[in-house]
Amino acid sequence: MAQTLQEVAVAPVMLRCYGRMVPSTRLVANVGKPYRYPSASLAGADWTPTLVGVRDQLQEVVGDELNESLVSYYPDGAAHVGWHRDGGRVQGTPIVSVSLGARRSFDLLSPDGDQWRWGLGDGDLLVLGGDAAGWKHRVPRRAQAGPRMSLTFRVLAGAP
Ligand SMILES: O=C(O)CCC(=O)C(=O)O
Repeated sequence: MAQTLQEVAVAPVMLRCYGRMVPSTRLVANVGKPYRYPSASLAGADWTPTLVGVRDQLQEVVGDELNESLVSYYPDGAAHVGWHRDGGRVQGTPIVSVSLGARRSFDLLSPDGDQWRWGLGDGDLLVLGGDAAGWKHRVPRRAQAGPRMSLTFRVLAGAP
């Protein structure tokens, strides 16, 4: 986690919330292809040695060429991400995520209303494949939590 924080510049992203633009509580940095939120677009920084190392190992597991990585840093329990679906350019490919640092809950919601919760701890790997890659998910707020980071890798289609 410390190594990645030295290599990329994480910052809040502006999100539309009930008609207002507010800064995200988690700090993010995007690497590789640009990543589009409904209310913002993040240019892709250059791949760093650490992220290339993780990416290459994950590519062996999933068999897809991962061309984007979103680094999300949650300094404390107040940092969270609410229910959302991932950017529209993920098409039938898995979303692969590695967690580092403090354990946090990760919730997944199917269109039928089924909900799952996992605790993601240091070194845990989460692969959302098939339909689940398009389902809503969140990392809920907690009263207390130590610093956590997730490295989320995707296969984004389209230019650039
Ligand atoms: O931090 C996580 O594990 C989830 C991140 C996430 O939901 C996202 O970047 O879309």
